[in-house]
Amino acid sequence: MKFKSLRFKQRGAVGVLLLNRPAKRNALSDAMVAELDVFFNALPAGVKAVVMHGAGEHFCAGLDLAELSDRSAAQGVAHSRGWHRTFERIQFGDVPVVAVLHGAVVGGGLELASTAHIRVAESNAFYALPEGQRGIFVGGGASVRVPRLIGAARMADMMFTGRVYSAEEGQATGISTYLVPAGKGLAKGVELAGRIAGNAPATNFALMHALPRIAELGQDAGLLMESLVAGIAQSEPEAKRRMKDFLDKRAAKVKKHG
Ligand code: 1HE
Repeated sequence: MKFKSLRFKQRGAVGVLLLNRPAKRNALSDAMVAELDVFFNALPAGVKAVVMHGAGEHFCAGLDLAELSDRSAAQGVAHSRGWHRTFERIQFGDVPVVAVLHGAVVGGGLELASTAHIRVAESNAFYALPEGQRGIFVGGGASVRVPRLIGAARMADMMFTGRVYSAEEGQATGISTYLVPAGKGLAKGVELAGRIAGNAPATNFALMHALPRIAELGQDAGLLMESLVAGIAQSEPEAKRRMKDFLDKRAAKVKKHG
């Protein structure tokens, strides 16, 4: 696949997608969002998990402010809805995504990061929503996805006051679930994606598509939905094979790793 603002490499079942506009701190231009849309709508054959990371010193500086021209209200709504479509496609797409975060993860960069299923942060990552200071509002899904990670109160604080969270604070508040030294994020992301790619497809599907919906339901409907998904997953031949492997002592035991 040939892109201008993205670069793609395949490592077995793991696809590694690089945001590749380092001179502009990987700011999300319309063209770059369009390329993300194309990529996540037609993943290369054999890719079962994607790692997304940024070229240069930062993951992503958010919306390309040079393109925020004289839009009317209606054009602004349409632009935001365009981001929503692409970002929904990442979150509810075909394969799990691991985002590797370093440097600035700000504005639309944090919105993009929050579409991923797992976030690995390097110790130099920092998070902000400068929309508050730029006189605008988030438009790429942050008001839906970020509160589900860190709570609406913390997100409001970030926007009201321009507060910047460090990598450690991001880890403590739930933006990331892995924190690694600077320069070690990609290796960790690829390792995790490789493990995810080896899961039964029904398990990954349930985690991507059922779990976030179940988590939004009331208890009655949630428990019923869980039972339906559990029943379907366990009836898959792949599940039966994996359980037999364990009982026949061919499968790995549960043990702690990184
Ligand atoms: C940009 C952008 C950008 C950098 N749009 N061009 N996002 C922001 O408000 C964040 C704005 N950016 C920054 O605060 C800083 O650039 C960083 C902390 C990310 C990086 O700092 P640094 O010192 O490494 O880089 P720099 O010198 O500030 O920027 C290098 C170049 O990238 C420079 O261009 P140049 O032509 O002068 O070399 C910058 O202008 C350019 N650049 N960030 C355009 N964001 C759907 S709603 C989402 C709404 C939002 O995301 S709003 C938040 C936007």
